[in-house]
Amino acid sequence: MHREVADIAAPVPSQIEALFALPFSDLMHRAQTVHRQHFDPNAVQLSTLLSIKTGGCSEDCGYCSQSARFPTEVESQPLLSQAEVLAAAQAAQARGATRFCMGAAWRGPKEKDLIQVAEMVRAVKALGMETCATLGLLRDGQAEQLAQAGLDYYNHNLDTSRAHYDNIVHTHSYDNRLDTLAKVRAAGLKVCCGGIMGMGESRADRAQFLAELAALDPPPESVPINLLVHIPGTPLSNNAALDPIEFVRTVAAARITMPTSFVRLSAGRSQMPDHLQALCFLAGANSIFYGDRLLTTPNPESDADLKLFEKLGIQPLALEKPLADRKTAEA
Ligand code: SAM
Ligand code: DTB
Ligand code: SF4
Repeated sequence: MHREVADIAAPVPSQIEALFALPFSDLMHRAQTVHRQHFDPNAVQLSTLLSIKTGGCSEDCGYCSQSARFPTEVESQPLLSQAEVLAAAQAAQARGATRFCMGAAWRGPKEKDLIQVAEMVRAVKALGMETCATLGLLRDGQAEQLAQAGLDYYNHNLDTSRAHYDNIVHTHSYDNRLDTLAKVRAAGLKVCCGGIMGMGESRADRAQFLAELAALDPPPESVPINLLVHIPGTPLSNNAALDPIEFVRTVAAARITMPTSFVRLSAGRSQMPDHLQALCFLAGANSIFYGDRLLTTPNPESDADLKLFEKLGIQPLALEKPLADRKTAEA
């Protein structure tokens, strides 16, 4: 669904900082109120991730296990076959995932890679799942190729504020990322764009990061909020952990600034107790990565997630549609 009101101005960083500064109960109340205006508060969307090409990446993103520049324990793996990807998608669908996201450790795909990924997208789409890919920076025409193959979403994160980005990544720029996001939009794909919290950024950086996302026109349909997974061997491996309440505040601020977007509680859930995840759902998170692996690190077992959902009275969302769209469809 898009914002029907062209006159909603994107919030500026100072307004978002003011949200962060609210008493916690007031912030949560604001987030819940907004959430319930646009979504069923008891439904959470499930996406499963698969790393289709692992490690050996030319880039130097300081958080990443897959950069060839850092001495991490990740074993590189070339592009999987279509049969391997299809089998993983079928298994994810059987567990209840509605979206399958294929991730590759590339600066960006080469033409011959893209032809193969397009075939994977076609095959996964034919299962009746929503498709998502995260392949790095795109060149002209590549987003269109993916759209033609049936890709629904392209994930490409801004990850942090513009100012902090240069402390974390030196091999490509914030503007490179924005340029790919524009190509994705122009090809008619839905945008999945979020970031990582706990990379040594300040609260002002978190507010600026959310302002960048909200200013995308339209804002991303899907906003993954990751908590840094500390990977031994990476420059950020010894970063101080982010205060969990500050993480919940970030989820709430994302919900309020992007009322109709799905906000995904993403990497970091393996390190989060149930009550912290419950607070994130209360703050307006309504999507998760589902399945026991993210790309190279563990994620909670599906059974544990289903148990948590049962405790909280959460239903997996069958179709990713905001409440208003579903009401129209039912009328
Ligand atoms: N190479 C492509 C790219 O950079 O866009 C796609 C894969 S990359 C691994 C996708 C996203 O995973 C990153 O933008 C980042 O947000 C997230 N990510 C990677 N490593 C992470 C970590 N250690 N903790 C949390 N999130 C991480
Ligand atoms: C996103 O925002 N988080 C996902 C997905 N998009 C591609 C990746 C998380 C990766 C966590 C670290 C790992 O497993 O390597
Ligand atoms: Fe490569 Fe993506 Fe990891 Fe950066 S985040 S090192 S581009 S795989």
